[in-house]
Amino acid sequence: MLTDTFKTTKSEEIFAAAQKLMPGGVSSPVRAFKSVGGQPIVFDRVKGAYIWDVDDNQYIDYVGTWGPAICGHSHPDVITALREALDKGTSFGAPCQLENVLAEMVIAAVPSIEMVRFVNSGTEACMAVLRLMRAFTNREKIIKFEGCYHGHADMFLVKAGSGVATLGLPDSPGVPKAATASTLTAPYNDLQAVQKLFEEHPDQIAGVILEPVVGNAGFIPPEAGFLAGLREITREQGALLIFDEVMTGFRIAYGGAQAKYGITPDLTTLGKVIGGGLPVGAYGGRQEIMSMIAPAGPVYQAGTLSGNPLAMTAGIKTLELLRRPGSYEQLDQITGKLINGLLAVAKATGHEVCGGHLSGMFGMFFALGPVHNYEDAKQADAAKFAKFHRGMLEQGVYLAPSQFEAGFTSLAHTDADIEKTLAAAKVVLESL
Ligand code: HOZ
Repeated sequence: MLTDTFKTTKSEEIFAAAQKLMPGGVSSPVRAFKSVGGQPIVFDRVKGAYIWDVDDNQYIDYVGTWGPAICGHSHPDVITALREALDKGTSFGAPCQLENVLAEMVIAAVPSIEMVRFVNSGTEACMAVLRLMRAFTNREKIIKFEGCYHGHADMFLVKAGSGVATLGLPDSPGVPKAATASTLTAPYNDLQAVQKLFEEHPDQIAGVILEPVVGNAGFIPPEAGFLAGLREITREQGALLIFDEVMTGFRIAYGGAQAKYGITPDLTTLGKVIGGGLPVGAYGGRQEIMSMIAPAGPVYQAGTLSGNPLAMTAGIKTLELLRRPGSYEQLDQITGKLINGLLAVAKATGHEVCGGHLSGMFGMFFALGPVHNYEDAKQADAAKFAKFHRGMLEQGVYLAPSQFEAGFTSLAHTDADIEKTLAAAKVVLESL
């Protein structure tokens, strides 16, 4: 299957050196290719829908730096704005007007957000929101869902998705039992399990946090009534509902999953797209809750680089591009063509597959399906996915190196890219 031009000599050299310098040779686990095997590819540059590695192989990219590159990598408008911002300096550590601009855009777009605080990553946003929900309700327990990932803070490393699922780690050494004692879990898409937890722990649960569309256990959408049911239960129980929209925010709709499904949570976390490729996270919600954050209120959270002018600039430009008419229709059309094509090619070549998409987010499992939750996702054929991943790589298509990660398209992906991807998939799937 290996094409004549596919060489990875330099990637191998650099990664061998990296392994002596950094744990596993990487700065974040999933990119080490542990679950798909083979050497990870070391990248050199990105542009539009494409990435190039250090050996000069070109790939059609469906990772999009894990979501932020929704307008395509290095969009000229974002780069121009960044160059101008760079002339004014890289960090102020003090208020800047750009924060107001991005805050206004986020507040206007996301139904639940009346006030927002910028941080530097999705992990930070989720950590802060956890403290805030506990402070607001004066309760300690939280409910999260199996396979959902809310960053790597201690309290969330219970049956977590993303790298934790990819590496098959049940939990992490170093997390004290006390840190996770208040974290209750339920299967995704299971309202009865949530109801039962509230009955077992009356007046003790601060809130329910979830990815409204799961992307960190592979792509798993909510079943009809699930999000509305959570809204109803949390209201009845005096608990908060938190949507972790780090992946879905400005991705599946401009206003995120909450706009798409018409369910307004109490608090929302954001990241990825709002940073336009620079490190940004954010959390926001109703004014009465957000006013508890220091210095307006007593709940402490801070950050030297938070509200960084370069990150704000990239975020503003990205959202400006996204709010142009037709952006989400274009993402939906191109991603639908991709996933429907992949499912058709896989079925035609004799493989059991299931999958779907929402705007520019998609996923496919080697399973008969449907996949409702993490347990279902774990039944998918991971060994086959690993071979498929490697084959696609050798054919010039870069997919997320884990079956427990959603895929992402961008406004830069063209019909020709999709056709090339489907032709590659046919070659690979026929060989499996
Ligand atoms: N947690 C991110 C994906 N859901 C990043 C994974 C990585 O870069 O290793």
